[in-house]
Amino acid sequence: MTEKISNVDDDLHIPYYEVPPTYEEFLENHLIPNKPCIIGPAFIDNWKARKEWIVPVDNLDEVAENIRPKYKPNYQYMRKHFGSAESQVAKCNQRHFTDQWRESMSFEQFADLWEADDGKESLWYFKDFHMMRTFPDDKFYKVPNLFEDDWLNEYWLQKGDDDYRFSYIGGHTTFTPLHADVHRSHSWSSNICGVKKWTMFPPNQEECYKDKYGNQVYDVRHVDPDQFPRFNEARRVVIYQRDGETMFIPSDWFHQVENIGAAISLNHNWINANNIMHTYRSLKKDYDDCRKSIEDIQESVDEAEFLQECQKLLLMHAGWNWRTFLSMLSCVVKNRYNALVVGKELSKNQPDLTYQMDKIEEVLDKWFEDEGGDLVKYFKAEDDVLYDEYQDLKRNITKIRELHALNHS
Ligand SMILES: O=C(O)CCC(=O)C(=O)O
Ligand SMILES: [Fe+2]
Repeated sequence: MTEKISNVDDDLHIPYYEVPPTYEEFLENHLIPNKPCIIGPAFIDNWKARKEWIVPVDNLDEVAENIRPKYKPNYQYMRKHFGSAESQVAKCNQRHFTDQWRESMSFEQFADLWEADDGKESLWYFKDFHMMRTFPDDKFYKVPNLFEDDWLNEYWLQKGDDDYRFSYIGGHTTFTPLHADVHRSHSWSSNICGVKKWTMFPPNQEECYKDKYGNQVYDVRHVDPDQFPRFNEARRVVIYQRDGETMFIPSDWFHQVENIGAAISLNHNWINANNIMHTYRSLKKDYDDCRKSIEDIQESVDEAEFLQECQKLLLMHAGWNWRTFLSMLSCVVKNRYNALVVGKELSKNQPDLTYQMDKIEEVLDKWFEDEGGDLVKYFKAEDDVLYDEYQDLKRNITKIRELHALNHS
């Protein structure tokens, strides 16, 4: 259900698919133009999570809102199966810099608080929980075909030490403040139970939700007009995601999410050829910020050392740096090349390989255009390790183009 708040225009219409689109339709109408959509429950009806984690709501009056969830958590089941997990829990009425105050809690402790608040306002939000990594043998969901082409998780899962697959579990009124996603990735979010109210802002309006010092609006429900005089100008759309529905949130769309009724959702952040330039730009901005923040030491160390310090800071601040970004590109290109060499059929749920290679080369060209000598110096440090990786990447791109052309001639 969509509600346009201001400046009505067709750009803000978010299509609803009762029957999921084909990959080609999704690519053309959503991935390439970077436009959201919402997909009805048939898409994830076969998930174990949709069958076992929830029970129907018997008292539809228990949530004082006009949009009420049809399902609520099976608290007992959730506690029994996931009680041992430990994760960060956000306290939704306490702001901590640009985010919510967080503390560590076992899922069992959290579930007691959650269930005690059943049907009432609640504070604690068990979020950004790496549930799939924590319970890898419990096949409670399957990545939908439309979202398979995911370089971020392809890379991190292969590397083995991280992933971007999360669950969000909280009571009525828990929320996630205004943000754009990590590395300006896409996200998809499937609602197992509860209703989520999304307030979404199309890209390139940051001047409307930043103040003169660069601070950003935290909660769209409470905005000081003196601090953010242009906030009302921001074009936005409000959409209610009901039980069983899946949202696609493209790169660079800022959003705030408020839960109505107890809610459980599963989401992935993901990157592919269609948004890799958004991700590169966010890496570039993070790098420039890090560099600026330590420019006073630039005089006292040599150039190579300064570059290394900037990269260390970038890794701490953004969770990755130039090395990681290069490794991700190398990894996904190598995987596709290896598959072609052995004649393994590639997933149909990805764009044409030539298109993918074009997008990667555009990013590499832009990266060299932006950083030039510094990038070469960085790649050539430590006995050319990264430079060799970069050369390898370029070679593999060329070989993929040749093999792909051969297969299609
Ligand atoms: O469900 C939430 O509270 C936040 C989800 C979100 O921000 C996302 O899926 O990108
Ligand atoms: Fe998000």
